[in-house]
Amino acid sequence: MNAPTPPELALDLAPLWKPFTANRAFKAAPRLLVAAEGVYYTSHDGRRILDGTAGLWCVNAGHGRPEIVAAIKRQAEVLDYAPPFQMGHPVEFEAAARLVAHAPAGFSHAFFCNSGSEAADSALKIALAYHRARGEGTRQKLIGRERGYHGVNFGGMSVGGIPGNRKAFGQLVAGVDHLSTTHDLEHNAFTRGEPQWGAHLADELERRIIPLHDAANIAAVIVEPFAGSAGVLLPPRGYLARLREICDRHGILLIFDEVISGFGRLGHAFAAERFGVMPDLITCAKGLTNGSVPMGAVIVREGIYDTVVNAAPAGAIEFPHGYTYSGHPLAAAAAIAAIGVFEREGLYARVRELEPYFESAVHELRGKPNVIDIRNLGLVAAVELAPRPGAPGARGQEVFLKCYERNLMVRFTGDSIAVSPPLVIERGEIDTLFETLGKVIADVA
Ligand code: PXG
Repeated sequence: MNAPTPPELALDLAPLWKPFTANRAFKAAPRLLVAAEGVYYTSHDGRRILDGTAGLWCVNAGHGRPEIVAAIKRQAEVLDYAPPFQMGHPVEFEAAARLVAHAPAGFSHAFFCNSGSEAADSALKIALAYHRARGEGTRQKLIGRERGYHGVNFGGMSVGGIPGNRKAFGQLVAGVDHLSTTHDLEHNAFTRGEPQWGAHLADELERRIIPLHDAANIAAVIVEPFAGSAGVLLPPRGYLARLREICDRHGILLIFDEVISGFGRLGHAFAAERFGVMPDLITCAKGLTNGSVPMGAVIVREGIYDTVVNAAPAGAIEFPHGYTYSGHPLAAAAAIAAIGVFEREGLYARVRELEPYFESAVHELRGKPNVIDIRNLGLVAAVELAPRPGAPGARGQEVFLKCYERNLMVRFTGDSIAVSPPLVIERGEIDTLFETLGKVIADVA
């Protein structure tokens, strides 16, 4: 039997298996988006929905940017596809040059893929190949962090630390360990900006993990500069710098997964700049094309490409990894256009300008029923609600659904409500966003 169809759309909802979605509940009460412009979606029932999440953390310059649309159209007409293996096309080279120039100083090469998950797995493989090329092939272990999210492929899932994303899938990649989460409500609840407490949590790498596994067996540490999916968990002041120091002392590569934090979310092209800490590899996706065409990338620091490439015999494929759609012409054209928009419009500086206003607005929700934490940085914030006894996540989900009824899209992870609007949002829209969220939180009590 087919699921019911929204009356406004003659659609059979049954054949689609939706990702990360409660399929039965969704098909019983579907929420479909049919158009978007600027910071608003149009829903299938004709409402204008304020996009409080930049799609899924990706439409940083707002929806329907004419420059990006034109670039994609033009590219589709000129060259729809070219094989990336042993062949090339000009736009992928231009996109890599633009991306590397957009990245922090010292980053020299970009490897293209199609998503954040592929970027995470590509980065882990580059780290392994790099050590092997240097004659340190014993360095094979990978260190992630509790509550980390690095996508859904086997490498990223294995270093990831969200239990629900792992438990159904049995055998993961071996030789993985995890740092502790930095999230701590006892010390850091209601902090504005970077939490003060917790830099010492990075020391666990040197105190527990390195002695246990031996540095000579560890390839890389991968962390999100701030954890997005797990509910906006911010790095304590000094934490990332300490991780960097420890990795340096032990010859371990540091990977920042900037799939969410890249392209302006924290007021810089990459969070590495905001925190003044340079990793060895950066993964990105989402905002790279402003969400318009799937694309991911790994950007590597000077020396990594040369080490891997020069270790192979002349004429040999140096790194046997890649995807049919690596550097796809449409994605590459969209990335060039998106980076152009970010740079021309000074969107990252705009985030730094808006940040204090956004921070004040979200912290106004303190004191609403069940609010146990509010945290923010750049143009991202989370409001954490106390779980209902025996029903963790139920309150968060209800807030999400009621916000949508009131024409606002937010994200929920458990009982944390995450907000990450397009960087072009106006102050009045920030007011509307948090007024609506505040009313809903009070109603849902
Ligand atoms: N790394 C990070 C840090 C991410 O946030 C990925 C990798 C995977 O990217 P792809 O493109 O393969 O989805 C992500 C994705 C949420 C949510 O609920 C966040 C993501 C994906 C799905 C849901 O906030 N981020």
